[in-house]
Amino acid sequence: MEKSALQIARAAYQPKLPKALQGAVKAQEGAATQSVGNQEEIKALFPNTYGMPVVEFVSAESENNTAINVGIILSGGQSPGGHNVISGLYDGVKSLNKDSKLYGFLMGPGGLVDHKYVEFTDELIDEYRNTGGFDIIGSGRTKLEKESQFEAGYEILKELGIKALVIIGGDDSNTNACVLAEYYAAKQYGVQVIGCPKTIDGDLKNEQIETSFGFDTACKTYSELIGNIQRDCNSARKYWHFIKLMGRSASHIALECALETQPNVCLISEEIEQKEMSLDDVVTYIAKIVADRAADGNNFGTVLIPEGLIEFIPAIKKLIQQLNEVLTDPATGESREFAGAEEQIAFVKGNIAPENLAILESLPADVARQLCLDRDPHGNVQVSLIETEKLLSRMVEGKLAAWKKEGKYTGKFSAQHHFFGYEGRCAAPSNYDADYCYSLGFNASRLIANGKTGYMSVIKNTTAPAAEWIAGGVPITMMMNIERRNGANKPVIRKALVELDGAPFKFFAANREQWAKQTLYVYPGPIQYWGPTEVCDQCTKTLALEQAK
Ligand code: FBP
Repeated sequence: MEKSALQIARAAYQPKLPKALQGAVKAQEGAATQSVGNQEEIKALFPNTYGMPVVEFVSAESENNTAINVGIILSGGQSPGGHNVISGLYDGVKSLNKDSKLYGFLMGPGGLVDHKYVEFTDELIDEYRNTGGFDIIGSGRTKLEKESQFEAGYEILKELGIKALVIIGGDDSNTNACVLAEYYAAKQYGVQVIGCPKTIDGDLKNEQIETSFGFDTACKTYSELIGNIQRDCNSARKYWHFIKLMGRSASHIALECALETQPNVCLISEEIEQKEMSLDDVVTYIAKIVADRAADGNNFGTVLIPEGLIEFIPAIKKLIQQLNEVLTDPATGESREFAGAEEQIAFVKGNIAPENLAILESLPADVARQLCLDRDPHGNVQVSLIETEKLLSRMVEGKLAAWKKEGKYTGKFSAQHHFFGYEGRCAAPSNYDADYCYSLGFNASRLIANGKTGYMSVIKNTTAPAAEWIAGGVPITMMMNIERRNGANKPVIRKALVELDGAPFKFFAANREQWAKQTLYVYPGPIQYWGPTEVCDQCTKTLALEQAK
């Protein structure tokens, strides 16, 4: 494969490890843990993996260095740093014993079930060190949840002598990792399962997990692009740019990008839900800022829109909840089958409550259609396919036209649209993500060597220099509660939404009026890998503000 000059130079970068992982380690165990909610139900569902202690690795004289075969899976959306988790794990198992082997299952969890795999070698790993993407083995969204899949997976694990499986994924995939860990433990198959917190969305975090990997690089990439647009916007002074940002549910990406670039408007879905705003309220909020700026002669600006917005507008949220229920077959718990889109839409319309039908019919046809149709394998609406940025700008334009007639607005409004998501998911990892991911992978090898299963690999204290990072593991059951998904109550990892009383949102809320009225754009520029620490080695503003409290 031909490589760019940057790739060649970057391949030589040696990611940093926490001091504790630089030599032999032993596991220091804390007290027994509890799940974040529904303790009795979660305990009953996970009798073998519930209540285990949080683990921290500390230096030791020697450690278990038996050769071990390990498997790894990349699950769900791409996120910068996945290749470094794999290289960290590879180096980790080899440093324990050079006869250890690492296998990668191809194209996501489906590779385990279908027995498609590759054995990693030095050459293969070296080709991908510090690169973005998941292309070393590919990723997929197959949901690993049925006994038949667990058994099919076990067949190949047995055949390859694999004693531990590392699943790199978001909240859904790590929930399934936990179910798999419990299943293999109950069956006494002798296969450990370890999770790894991945997602650009940043919503797999809690008291124990500071951030999911890839969030840092993705947000820095989008912020670079937003900064470039803002400079263009401030140069030509004739467009309003409506920029939708990925983040299927939580608004962490939009918030972080706002903190980095100081746009005129940034919507935060969690706030819109809390204030019970309607779609019209949201449109009025944006239109007022456009009109205020126009009054100062500024017919330009930027609006950041979180991808998941539509699901947080209370009336639409209720509609989606009912759509999810009616689209699930109660007998099987699976999605209902339809002959085609028209049949599916007609079924939906005939089976939802009148107030939900009214909301559905009030939406533009393309949005209504998207809400009724495809779900991803985890039952989520595919919000990346809904063009919220166009919907909002169209509605703002309509509102401004009405105000113009009433003499309340005299400006000019011309909109441009952007959607930043896929542009950032495979970016070459920032130094933060390169180090963080390599440490997560290396750390997973120590969790395995210490016999752990049903744990997530965690690295903490990451706003400090890497040497001071803390390495360990957290039982996945600790992050779980029961939630309603696709018409059924399920044990799931609790998703971390933007906290409206958290430091990042408070900082944003304290400054947004000023950013709206004045033009105070910040232009972060591209990610830098070499140079001054304050340019190259900074974590996200979100993490810095959260950890400062
Ligand atoms: P994960 O939760 O699997 O990490 O994926 C998140 C995400 O990047 C969302 O931001 C986005 O809505 C979605 O994936 C897009 O999915 P797809 O890659 O299947 O189009």
